[in-house]
Amino acid sequence: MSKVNRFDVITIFPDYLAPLKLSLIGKAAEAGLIEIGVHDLRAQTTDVHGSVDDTPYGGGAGMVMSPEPWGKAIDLVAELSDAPVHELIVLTPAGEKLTQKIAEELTKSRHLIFACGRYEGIDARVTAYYQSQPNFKVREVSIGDYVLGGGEVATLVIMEAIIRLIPGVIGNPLSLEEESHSLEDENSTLVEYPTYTKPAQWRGLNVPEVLLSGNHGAIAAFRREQSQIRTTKLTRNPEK
Ligand code: 6GU
Repeated sequence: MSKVNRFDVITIFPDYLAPLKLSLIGKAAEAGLIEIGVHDLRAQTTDVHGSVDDTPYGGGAGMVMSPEPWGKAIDLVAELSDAPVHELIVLTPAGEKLTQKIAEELTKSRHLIFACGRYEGIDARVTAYYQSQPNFKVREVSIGDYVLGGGEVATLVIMEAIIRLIPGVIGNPLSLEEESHSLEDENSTLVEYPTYTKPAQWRGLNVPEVLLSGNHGAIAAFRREQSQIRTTKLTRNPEK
């Protein structure tokens, strides 16, 4: 039950991952609920310039990240966990799109290694090699249909989505339970209902009366209806 989840990030910009020290994730690490390592890919280069990229075979624009520093860095980082299987997450806009379901699946992994690509991506043999290793699982993941300069911000997004699901990380697990129920509603995915706090009136706007009524059945019905309205607005695309 109390297995510690370990997260290792490999990047040429370790400072980009500084937010991991803050807030929910920083506290979870301080409390020993998770372990986090951030590693500079350039530490695995051998030439004086610390080169991590080269021109693409077959020609074309941009540069491609060389396989050797990646292989060295991933092998080294794998030794930091005694997990039987290391899950390698390769960040790329060409990957499967992150969903809540994927985040939930990743909480079950004892060791996650995030490979942050830059430029036109990492030499394709790196994923091919680790896919062939029995002690590795490889997933190529994207966070949406747009292109970022590199995988660092995507790693922050994915780690936050995973870590808040780990037992003990969020103060009130009831809010997680409610959230997952609303996400699992019937066959459609419902988004959350609008929420309100004190004061009951603010700049001429009142909190919906039913929420002040103490009638739990009516409140649940109201919230469900509001979720459905919001969901319909998101799903309906007048352009199509
Ligand atoms: Cl994971 N990487 C990059 N470079 N761009 C992205 C992305 C990842 N996900 C969406 N856009």
